[in-house]
Amino acid sequence: MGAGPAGLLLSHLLARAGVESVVLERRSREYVEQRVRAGVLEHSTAALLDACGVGGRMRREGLVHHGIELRFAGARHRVPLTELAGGRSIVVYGQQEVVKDLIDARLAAGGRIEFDTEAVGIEGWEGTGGATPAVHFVDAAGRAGTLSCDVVCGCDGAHGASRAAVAGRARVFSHRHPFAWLGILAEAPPATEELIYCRHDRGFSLYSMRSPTLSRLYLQVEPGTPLEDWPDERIWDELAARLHVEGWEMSVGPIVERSVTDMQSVVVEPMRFGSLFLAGDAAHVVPPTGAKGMNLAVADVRLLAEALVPLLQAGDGSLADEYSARCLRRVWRAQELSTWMTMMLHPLTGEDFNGRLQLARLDHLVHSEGASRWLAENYVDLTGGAGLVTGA
Ligand code: RFL
Ligand code: PHB
Repeated sequence: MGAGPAGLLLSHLLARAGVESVVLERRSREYVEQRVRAGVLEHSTAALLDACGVGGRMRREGLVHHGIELRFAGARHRVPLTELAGGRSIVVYGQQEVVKDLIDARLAAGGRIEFDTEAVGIEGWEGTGGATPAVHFVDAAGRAGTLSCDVVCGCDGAHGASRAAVAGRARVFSHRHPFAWLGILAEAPPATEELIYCRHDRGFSLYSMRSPTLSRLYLQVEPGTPLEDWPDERIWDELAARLHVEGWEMSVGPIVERSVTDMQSVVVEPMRFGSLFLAGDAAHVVPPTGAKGMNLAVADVRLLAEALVPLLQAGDGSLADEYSARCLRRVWRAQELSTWMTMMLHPLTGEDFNGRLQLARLDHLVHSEGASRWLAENYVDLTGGAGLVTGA
């Protein structure tokens, strides 16, 4: 269920191992290919896309970054990621480009993706054997149907049907951060070669990019802020005020996309219920500050494919039994990193004492090689580092 990065990559990995799947997607192909979201691929994510044959365009068009900038108190500090993280780097490549590449690969291989088809209910998933699960759906013409299968993979994001189905049985940990991000995509050449994470008393801002002509920028705003409160001129003025440092110029251009996202953390435990497996945002949401959401989705389905192939081809359920625990260890590490970055970089209105603590933490971070190395290793490759994918 779901043709986001999790569902599409899972379907692709399963097909390569000879396991048939059908992807049900509520939205149209155009919609999922245009949806602007994440942009940072961890080292292990990029390596997996390469290894399974869908990394070609990412390697040609993606931007390889070897550092990030932390900007605070009117000064710039570079964290040399690659130098500190054993030669590894990140790739800046839009999530919707990953989605396009995966859709192309699935369709070229004869895979089935049913767009405009919403899963509305799941049954028969509660036991581990015996009953055959089925997904009820409604297609674009409003016709109801049922798909019988061996396992159901809930890759339908934070607001999908699979999370709702397990609501009474799962333990759900959640936390609302008192911030939201206003994100824009602008036709302006990036005014920086590396991402800038900027803490300012007026609020956090992030300067990212998608290509040599497209900038992606974010501003911390109040949760629930209506977009109408932020006309173009106010957005650019606020970005200029927060990002200002001597000798650096913003670049400005037409804004072609904008959205506001509240920041939250959610973890659903466990991630498997009988023959229903949750993966990606359906199972967990992290605040975007650590750039981990899509990377976690990719890491989940890598383990899920590894677990489903022996289960479905040889009746060997040992890896499927470990799936949830193997994922959750990494998920909580990512929650910790993302929450730590969020709390260090987003000032709370009227909390001057907290603001001073944030500056002290940042000061320590950029002046301690140990602290910088910790950030670099986790930012570049939380997934592959520390054996969090292989379980080693
Ligand atoms: P998705 O991408 O939400 O895909 C779920 C799909 O399921 C469909 N769906 C259904 N289909 C059928 N029946 C139903 N009942 C359905 N209900 C839903 C949906 O239409 C959708 O197509 O989840 P997935 O695959 O788990 O992928 C997760 C990522 O999308 C998400 O974690 C990231 O975008 C988070 N994220 C970031 N992650 C990173 O790794 N690096 C980043 O730099 C980063 N930046 C971000 C982000 C998320 C953001 N927003 C907007 C939430 C920046 C932002 C602003
Ligand atoms: C992005 O480019 O969209 C992006 C980059 C870094 C983040 C979040 C989002 O932490």
